[in-house]
Amino acid sequence: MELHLRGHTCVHAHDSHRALEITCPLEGVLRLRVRPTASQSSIRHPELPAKTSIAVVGDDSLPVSLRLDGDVVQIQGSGAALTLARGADPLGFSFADASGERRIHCTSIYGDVRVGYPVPHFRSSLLLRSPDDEAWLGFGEKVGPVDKRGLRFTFWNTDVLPHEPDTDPLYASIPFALSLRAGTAVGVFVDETSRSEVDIAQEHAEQVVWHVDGPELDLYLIAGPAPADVLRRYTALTGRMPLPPLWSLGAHQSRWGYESARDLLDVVAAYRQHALPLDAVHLDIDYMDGLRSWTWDRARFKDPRALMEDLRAHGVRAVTIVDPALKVDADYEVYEAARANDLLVRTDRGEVLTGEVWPNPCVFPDLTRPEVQAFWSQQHRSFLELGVGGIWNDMNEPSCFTVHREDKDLTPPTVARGVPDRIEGKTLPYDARHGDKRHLEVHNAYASGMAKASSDAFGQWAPERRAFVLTRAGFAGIQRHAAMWTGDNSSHWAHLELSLSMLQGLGMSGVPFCGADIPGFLGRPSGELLVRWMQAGVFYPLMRNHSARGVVPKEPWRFGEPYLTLAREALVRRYRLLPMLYTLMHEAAHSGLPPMRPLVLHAPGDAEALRWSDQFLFGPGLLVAPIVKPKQTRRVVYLPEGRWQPFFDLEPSGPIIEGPTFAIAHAPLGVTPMWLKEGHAVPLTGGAPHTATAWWDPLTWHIALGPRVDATLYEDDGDGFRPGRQTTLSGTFDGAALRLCRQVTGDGGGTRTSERLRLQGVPGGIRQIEGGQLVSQEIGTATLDWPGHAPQLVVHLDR
Ligand code: MIG
Repeated sequence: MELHLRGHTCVHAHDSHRALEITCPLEGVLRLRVRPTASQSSIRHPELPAKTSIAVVGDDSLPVSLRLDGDVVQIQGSGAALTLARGADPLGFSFADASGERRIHCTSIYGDVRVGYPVPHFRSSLLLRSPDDEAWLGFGEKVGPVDKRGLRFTFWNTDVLPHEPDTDPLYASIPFALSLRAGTAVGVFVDETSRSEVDIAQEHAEQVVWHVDGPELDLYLIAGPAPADVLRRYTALTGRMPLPPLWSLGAHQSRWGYESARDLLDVVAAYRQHALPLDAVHLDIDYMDGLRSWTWDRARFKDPRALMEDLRAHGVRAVTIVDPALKVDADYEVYEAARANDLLVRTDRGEVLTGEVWPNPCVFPDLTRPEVQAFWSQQHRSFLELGVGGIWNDMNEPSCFTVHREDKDLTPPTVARGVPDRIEGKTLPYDARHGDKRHLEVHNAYASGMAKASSDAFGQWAPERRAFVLTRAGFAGIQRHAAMWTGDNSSHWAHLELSLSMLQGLGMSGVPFCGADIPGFLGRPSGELLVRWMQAGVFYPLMRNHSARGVVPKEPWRFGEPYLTLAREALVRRYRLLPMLYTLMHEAAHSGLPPMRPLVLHAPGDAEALRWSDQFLFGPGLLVAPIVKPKQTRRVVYLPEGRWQPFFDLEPSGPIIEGPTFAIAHAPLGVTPMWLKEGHAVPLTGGAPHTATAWWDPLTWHIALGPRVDATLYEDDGDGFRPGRQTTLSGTFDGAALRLCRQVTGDGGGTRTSERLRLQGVPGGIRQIEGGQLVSQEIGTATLDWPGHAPQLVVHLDR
């Protein structure tokens, strides 16, 4: 196979049975599209067909160059290079970042095709060499620890109820992984919505094998060297989360089984009566008229607009659930319009596919097609105009309990040989038709199409507001359209623990805005589990209490004392932390780095840090190690390199500890172990019943003193699109004096007359302060007021 340069931006080759194309979409990223197998009918391999990716934004426009060097072909892109062995069959390659030192070796790419009806069955495979000391992070919403080496996953969006801590696959598929070795990272993204599987050195000790059930491998290789660089590039490629409205970072309360407007108002009243902060309530399928999406049951929800207004009067927004499956009913407008305009998924034989979800029979809008997405966007209009705050997309794997056929019903999963009638998980058959595509190819894209329709709808019908869309399923790039929750977990301690690694995994896969149902959707939690779950959930970017129909009520006041008081403390802590969370979300929107971070993100060379999945960093400097086991009041925590100020419950709580080391945290119920790394700061505000704006007042900076101090704060209206303001603190501390500068860019919003500083790690008494006043001093800490107009502050200590 001879490689040619086409124009300046593409290396291309094809022969009788293979085709490939290499392009450079971004600095540090090379894209390799390979068809390793011809279809059985062609003599020469066809050109690679044009492709529209649901995941990737932008195009492949950077120059590439080609050099032949004996038997070796060198392809150089911007900040990355690929080496191939000329004429090798099967094809292999070696990818190198700009330093030339960090590589990914692919031993082979090979394909296989089996004759089949109605479509031939393709399988395209990628085999990577993976030395023992290579860790693998990411893979989206997956179980297991943060380092996925030794596991095996399937990418096939699946509704599983109930699921266990080792169930795979679950609802979302993000075929992106980050390899970490000797402190440097490289990313691999397989942009295929077809079913795929990856074996991460489980079957073969030194191999990662990725199989895609499709004719092509569309591969992106992403340079580091730091894990954060890979994430930044991956999210430049697949797009970043837009900054969500501030209210969506407050507390959410949900339950399948709030059956009337009255129920919802009672929930809000109980929150207020118990002095629990709340920003959103969710309306589950109970509000619909006979389970018809986009309708209201007017007997139980008489006046939705009035309900929205009543909720708003208490500072609360409503989030309404929407299911894609449409009830078959000639009097139901949405169904009729979708049917009349040919917007529905069809069977292999060409009839409209019908099945059973909540409504029965029901049909499926083909949300993989742009015209169907546009139709679906339109449906949001009346909801958004009523004042609905957010849209919750459920059952969008798509989930389907039974597929109807003339002769018989198919209850998934049905495993038949080959493609016809085969159904994997509770969904549609492999051979169902989506325009000219088959379900097998587009299954994993369905939810992203639906979420795109929802986020587009905000731009169309509520352009002055930021979108809030919550989705269960999704594919790579879903972060552009929606936040994600991890589906139907249970009130088990194991699910609390699992949520920490799952959410870190989502964060490492480009999805910063995510959460798990607190305190578990199914089952019966104890008051202790509720409290421990809420303490961890304070740091979930999405903090939602939710429960299933028919299980015990799980709102925080249902558990009596002392749990109610401790639950309130957790919620108040969440609201105090909003300046920090909001700033981290703003950072995520610009760099792709998630608020909830695995330790290795900031200690990439630390192999021990990889092993502690039940602790995480919130931003760069705050380490959180929640209690995730029943009756435990102590736990081991690993502190990576650096000096760590114990900061339990956001208060200085003991002498500084020097890492890397292990510590035992003493945490009776009510206490959350945390440590603040020297040089970092936590901006806090006061508690509030609900959010208003993100111009924070009061504002307190908790600073762990270190030779350098750096901190930022982002503020704005909290919704809408007026630009905000960034405050940067930077300073030095040499043991004798702290010198801090405050730099503000952008303006607007409130002006604070003063900010408070709480300094931690103060070695002696304070002699003099320039630019601020001392409020109080205790051993090791000092509290100061810093007038809002003073750009500089100097604190002199006694020596
Ligand atoms: O099969 O709408 O994951 O959050 O409460 C259950 C009812 C359907 C599944 C969602 C869950 C929601 C429930 N839904």
